[in-house]
Formats: sequence, C-alpha cells, structure tokens
Amino acid sequence: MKRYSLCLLIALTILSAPLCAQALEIKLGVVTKPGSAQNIVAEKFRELVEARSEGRITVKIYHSKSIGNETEILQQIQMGTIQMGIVTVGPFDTFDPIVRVINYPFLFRDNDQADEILDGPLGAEILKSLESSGFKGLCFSENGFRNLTNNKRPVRSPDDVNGLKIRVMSSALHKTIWQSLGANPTPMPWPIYTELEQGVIDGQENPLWVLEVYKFYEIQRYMTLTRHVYSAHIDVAALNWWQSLGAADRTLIRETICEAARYQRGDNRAKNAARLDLLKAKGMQVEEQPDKAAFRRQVAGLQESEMYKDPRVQDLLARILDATR
Ligand code: EAX
Repeated sequence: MKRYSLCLLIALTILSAPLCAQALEIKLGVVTKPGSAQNIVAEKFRELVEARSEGRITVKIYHSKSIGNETEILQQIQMGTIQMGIVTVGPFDTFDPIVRVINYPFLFRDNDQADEILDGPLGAEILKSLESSGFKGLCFSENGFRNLTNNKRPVRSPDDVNGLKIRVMSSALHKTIWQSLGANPTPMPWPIYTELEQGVIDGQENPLWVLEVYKFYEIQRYMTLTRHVYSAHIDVAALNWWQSLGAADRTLIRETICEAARYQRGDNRAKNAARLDLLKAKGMQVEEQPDKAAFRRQVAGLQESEMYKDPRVQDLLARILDATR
C-alpha cells in the first residue's frame, strides 16, 4: 500500500486527520487537445507530481476547450475556480502587457537563446510581474517558433503577405505584427480548423506541431518558415491558492512543473525535423528560405510603438534586446 493511502486509512480509523498532510486536487486547464504541446506538459506534470506525492496530490486536466478558451482559462485562474493552467503567451497580454516582450518578433535566434533568457533572471522578472494580476508564474514551456501557412499563394517576402486574411491569437501585439506585415489579421480564439476549412480566413501562424496534431495539412497548402515569434507558454497558478499552500508543496509543485516544461521543450524540438518531412509528404509546399531581412524591416518600428509604451515593458524589452544581440 502506498504511504499516502496508509496514512489516510490510519487517519480515518482514528479520526485524526491532522496526522497527515492534506490531500490536494489541482484543476489544470489547457485549451488544446491530447497530443498537443500544452497537454504534454500537463500530463508529465500529473504523472510526476502524483508519483512524488504518493497520490496525495492529484491533477485533473481540463483540455480541448472543456472549460473555455485560453482567455477564459486565465480568468478562471484569477477567480480561483481552477488552480493552474498552461497558456500560450499571446492571449496573456491582455492580463499583463509585460509578456509582450517574449513575443517581440524575431527576438530569439534559436531555442538555446530562448532558454537562456526565459530560464534566467529576465524570464524570472516576467514571471514575478504576473503577481500583480493574480497569477503565480512558475516557468515556461513552449509552442515553439511560429510559421505562416495559407491557402492563397506561396509567401517569400512581405509583399506576398499583402491582403491575406490571417487568423491571429487574441492579442493586440499579434494583430499589430500582422498589420505591419501588410496582412488583414483577424483575432480569433483557438481552435480554428473550421474557419480555415470554410475559407473565412486564408491562413494562420503556428509552430509545426500544430499542423500535424490538428491536421492543417489537409486544409492549408503553403507554409513559410518565418519563425517570426517564439511562442512560449506560461505555466501558471492562481496566486491566492499558491500562497495558501505549505512551503514543501510549493517546492514540489514548482520543481515538478518546471521539470515537465523542460521535458516538453526537448520533446517538441526533437520532433520538428520529422514533422517538416511529414507536412511535405502530405503535399504542403514549404518555403524554407523566406526573405527574413525584409520581414524584419517591416516590423522594425514596433519597439517604439504603442505596444511597448508602458515604461516597465519598454525597459524590460530594451534589456532583453541587449542580451540577445
Ligand atoms: O497552442 O491559439 C494559438 O494559435 C495557439 O498557438 C494554439 O492554441 C496552439
């Protein structure tokens, strides 16, 4: 018998619950379906934290929009109706614009640089900042670098983007980025298969795993490896709930979710080459060498724009840009 079950049995027998640490059920929300990046973090976290607590802590994962889109998941965490979530940085920016620094276009050169910044003191500052909106930011997992797909034409330079109806995440920054690139961006919460299929939108942008897991190769013909934004998830908890936990539980939960995040980032990256092959085999036409310099020029004014005008956000962005150059 596991130690926790034994403990529970003794406690029940002699009606002396304080003998044991309290059972804890964590409700955790992700918008995507099983097999998706967010779910891989969530499932690894559940497996490890349940084993390490010997069943005292249990995790119930709500996925596939069963408790709403990513904005609604964050609202529920703020209200305390669920305790944790794995949420993409895009929709987070209406809760705290500080997260926009991560989605600054063409910020990170590669995965290593993203890890170096987000796992370091600058990333810690971002997580800390979220406390002012009721979140405890624990660590970063990832969607990965985002790429443009569409159904109209091959895209090599921003000229080809002109007028394309692109679905973007519910984020003012993402809308601004695609306006700067000449597209006609429409913010829409996840999922978007039907809208793509019916031609309500011409295209979208997401990392490679999304095209595989959501079978976008069935309904999108052209892909361009723009890698325009590194799309992190924030692995987040409700601040009030977090503060109600004992120190040992906080340490266990934080260490475990961060381990799950590192596991997921490695898993995601290891699969990307095979995904690209798959998407080509399924008939997608892939532009692997877009004119990155031209894309960068189009978004060069963003740092000075409305999006980053909050002095706190501007200051952090400047320091991150310094650290990445
Ligand atoms: O994680 O909304 C989005 O485009 C996200 O990247 C999506 O939920 C996949």
